[in-house]
Amino acid sequence: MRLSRFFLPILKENPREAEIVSHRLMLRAGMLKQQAAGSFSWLPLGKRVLDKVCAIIREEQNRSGAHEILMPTIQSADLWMESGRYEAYGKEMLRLQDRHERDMLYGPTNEEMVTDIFRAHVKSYKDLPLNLYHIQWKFRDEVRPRFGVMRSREFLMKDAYSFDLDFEGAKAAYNRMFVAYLRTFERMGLKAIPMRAETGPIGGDLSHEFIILAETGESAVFCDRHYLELPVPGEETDFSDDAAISGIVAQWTTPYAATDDMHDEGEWEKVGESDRLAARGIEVGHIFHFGQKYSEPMGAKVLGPDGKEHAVSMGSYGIGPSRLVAGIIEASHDENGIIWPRSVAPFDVALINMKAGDDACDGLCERLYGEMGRAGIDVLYDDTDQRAGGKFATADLIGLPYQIIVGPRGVAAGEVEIKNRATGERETVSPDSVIARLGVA
Ligand code: P5A
Repeated sequence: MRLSRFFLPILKENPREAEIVSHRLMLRAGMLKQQAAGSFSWLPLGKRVLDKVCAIIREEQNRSGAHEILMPTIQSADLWMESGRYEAYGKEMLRLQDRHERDMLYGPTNEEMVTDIFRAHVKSYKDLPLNLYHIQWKFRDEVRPRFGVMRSREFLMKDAYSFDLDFEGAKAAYNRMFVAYLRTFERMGLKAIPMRAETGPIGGDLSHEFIILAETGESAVFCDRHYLELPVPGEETDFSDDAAISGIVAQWTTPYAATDDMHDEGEWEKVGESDRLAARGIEVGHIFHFGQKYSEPMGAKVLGPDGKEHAVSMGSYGIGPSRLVAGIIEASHDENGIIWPRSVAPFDVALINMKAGDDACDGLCERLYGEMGRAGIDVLYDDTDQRAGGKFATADLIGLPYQIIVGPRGVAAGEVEIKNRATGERETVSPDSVIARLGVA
């Protein structure tokens, strides 16, 4: 992509409304435009990151055996009356009426709707286990939307829903999602710690929040430092092996970890003093087991091997991709801007032409731009006529993993410079070795 053709509305000044660094940097880097309280448009740079985050989530959901669907944002109030949540949900739910004065709502979550899909099509235990997920916009009329996309009113959610014959099956489904979450966050360069959590309006009695540590986090959290070194299960993880998956969950739930709401001073005292980590955290995922809470009142039943009907045992599993984009920035930035982990970076490389209009610089940049593109490297080529200083500042702000700097002196000497955004390390290489250099990084 040529920067001269791209839509990247960089802000020179720090926006006053932004209280935390991720919000400030997302606005400054031209990723977002606020439209109303807690509502944002995603501009091209932001949309690219959001898509990469969703792609990782999708891969790991699919790997764990879940199936992607897509449900509507607008739901009928009737479904929610069946579960009893229509009244209970309160003011956070955005309620509307259609032209026939039928009560509708903008979905804050989809337990009822997915249960309706299930009951229409699944009748036998032989079709279980089943896990259906989608990635769809939600609306919650939060009392205090704040911190940009971190706590917004309209936000993207990956929500998965599992259906099993009994508790044992449901627990195995819960464990698979738990492990899929460990892998998902690790792939985004995050250390997410699962913590026992309250279930709130979703319900049930077993729940974990996945929390990343950050000073600006909304929750106070308490955990054993050992979590920071626990190994995350690799790509070879066998999601069909219930015992192995359960073993991973046991390993990841044994050391102490709790949010403020669930904190137990007695248990905390048992953690060695030097291992206690009291910090703040951002909830990027939340999983629930709630058994028959929806299947019973909504009649989602299957015929069991015993020939009897059983209301299925369910769980739901959420991740906030829009919040995650902000969370990744909270975890990875410096005073000059964002530092994207390569897996979610909007482009892999910023190619900086220090003297656009100079034949030699233009020629080498065009050549590198073409070669990198053909090698599958995603390049943002700064071909604008801005001053070099401004180009460096923009490249640092938008945080692409590598900068390739092409200037007249280097070109004459047959050299370009590669800067690693995360470490600041600079290396001078020949143009011919650029691709190999980026490939192995
Ligand atoms: C689980 C999936 C649920 O709604 N039902 C379906 C369950 N869980 S949750 O914890 O309420 O939300 C899941 C994740 O969504 C993100 N999230 C938000 N992101 C941005 N702004 C918000 N206002 C917001 N509310 C929730 C979080 O990542 C949360 O873990």
